[in-house]
Amino acid sequence: MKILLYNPDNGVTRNFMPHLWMFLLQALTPSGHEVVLVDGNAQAMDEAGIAQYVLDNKIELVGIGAMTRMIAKAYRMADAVRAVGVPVVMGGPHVTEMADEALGRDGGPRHADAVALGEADATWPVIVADAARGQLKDVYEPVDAFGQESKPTLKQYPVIPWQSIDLEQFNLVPKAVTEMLQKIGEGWGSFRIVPVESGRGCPYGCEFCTVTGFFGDSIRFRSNESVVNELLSLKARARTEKGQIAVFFIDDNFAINIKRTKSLLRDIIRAGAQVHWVAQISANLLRDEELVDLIANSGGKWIFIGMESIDPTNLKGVNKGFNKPGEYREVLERLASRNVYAITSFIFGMDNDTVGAAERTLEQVRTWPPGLPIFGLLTPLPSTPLYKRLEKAGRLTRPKHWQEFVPFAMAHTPLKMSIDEAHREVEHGWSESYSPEALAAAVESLHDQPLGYRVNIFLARLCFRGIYFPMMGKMAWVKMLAQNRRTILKLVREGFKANAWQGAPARVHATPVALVEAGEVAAQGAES
Ligand code: B12
Ligand code: SF4
Repeated sequence: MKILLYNPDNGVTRNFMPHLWMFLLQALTPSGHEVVLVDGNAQAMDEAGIAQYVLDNKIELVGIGAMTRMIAKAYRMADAVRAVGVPVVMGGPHVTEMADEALGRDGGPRHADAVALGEADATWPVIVADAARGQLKDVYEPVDAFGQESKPTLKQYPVIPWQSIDLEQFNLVPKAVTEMLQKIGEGWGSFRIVPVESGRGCPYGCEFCTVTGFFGDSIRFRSNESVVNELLSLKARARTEKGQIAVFFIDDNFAINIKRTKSLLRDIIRAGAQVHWVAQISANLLRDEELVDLIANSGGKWIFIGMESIDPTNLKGVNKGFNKPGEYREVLERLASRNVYAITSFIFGMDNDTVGAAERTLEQVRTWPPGLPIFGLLTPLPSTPLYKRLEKAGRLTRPKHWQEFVPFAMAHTPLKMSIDEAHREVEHGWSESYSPEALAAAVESLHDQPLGYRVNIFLARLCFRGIYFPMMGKMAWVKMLAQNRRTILKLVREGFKANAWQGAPARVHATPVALVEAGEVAAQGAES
């Protein structure tokens, strides 16, 4: 059977990294079947496009996975595939919570022939076998011999054949310059960010998050050896293609068991398996100096921290009281002193937020080492405790907000401000943090660091800017480059100076307030 696994885009921003589920299910597919992958973020496709693709490539089964915000597009694509007579199976967090919606059992149209609930590592081979026999069931649920919910232990994790997978669609280096950049240093002909998981589950149960409900509060880890081998295989691939690969450890909380994380990082160092990596770690787990040393020595470059709010009342309200805003600065300085920086995620529209929440947040951010602040709105995702609480209180204004995805738009009424005011807070955070002046200040705050660090923060800021200000078309790029020309010219000039690229000792950042970037803000439902 020829199977297509398709991941929809959200129609607004482009994802910088492919989704792990596609590679994982591809690796778990029984032999005798061919699996092709299409990520809508990398290969834009509409309904007519997918129908044509399915017919042209003689696809016999389509698997679609989606988060809530992509589900409307996912359903439209599924409808188009089913209209040409090819069955569709859907999986992922949204349909796990809303299986009746996908199967048309809630009074709406049916979009999927079958739905895979929860983690599909064990059910996927069964689904494929049933589809091959033309006997798909409506629902596939991971259960043990006694009918109890069962979760993969991750001890027998499949080998994802990174060395041979076609990753062409996920190269972040434009084709036009690939050949030239292959010749620079160890090679920059390609740059890919690859998702790797080392464990699943998070016991914290933050009110807005689906993770504790979906993956359960029992945490499971792969063996160190299997993670190390995966990193070695990625490194080998980067060498072969004269390019670069960075890893995103997609674990919800990469240091949830500090002892185990340290042991993994030590093994990575021992095996020489270091690659540049990003991971999500909650602030409370970054108090440990030895852990932070190991993060830096094993290749850790960016840590995603779900700070959510600087207001302890807000944090308590969403069951995230373990975040202590009083220690945010210290945590970030601990990282920055090892040249590890943070993606700091904030949520506005929480129950204790009032007008000015963004500026109050920014005032603090300006005293921190430079990082990548992101801002979002509190979003009631289906089946979360937050959704249930707001529904009960009659506060949902768009109870089925996913049916028409609108980026950065609230779906409920905040308590101490209006919906429009909450939207303005997010707008303020993004525009202040990613203005040309803010970008220049972030670069300047690293003036005593090797040029590479300044180029790094500048490029990372430009990429993150695209989350809120999508770069549609060439003119948007030209305008953005023109606005930032002073910083670009300065970096280019410095690039020609002797020793500009040489390393400098790590240091603690005391970023001068006047120089610091402005602004900040949040992503809804931020992990960790
Ligand atoms: C990595 C990640 C990201 C990455 C991007 C995704 C990527 N390229 O990998 C980044 C950091 C950019 C990101 C951003 C966001 N994310 Co995110 N992200 C994750 C994270 C941590 C890991 C995803 C992952 O790979 N998991 C491991 C794989 C193995 O699990 P899985 O994807 O669920 O797949 C399994 C099953 O679901 C099933 N399955 C999945 N698809 C399919 C399809 C078929 C056909 C079948 C049969 C089975 C199947 O089988 C798989 C194996 O068991 C998850 C949390 C989590 N632990 O999953 C959140 C999560 C997916 N994100 C979430 C959210 C809300 C967001 C944001 C909206 C908000 C934010 N924090 O900024 C943005 C939106 C981005 C966008 N493009 O619009 C939510 C989604 C909840 C929901 N109901 O939609 C999650 C669950 C976390 C949470 N807080 O609740 N995210
Ligand atoms: S937001 Fe992060 S810390 Fe909280 S439950 Fe979700 S994954 Fe765990």
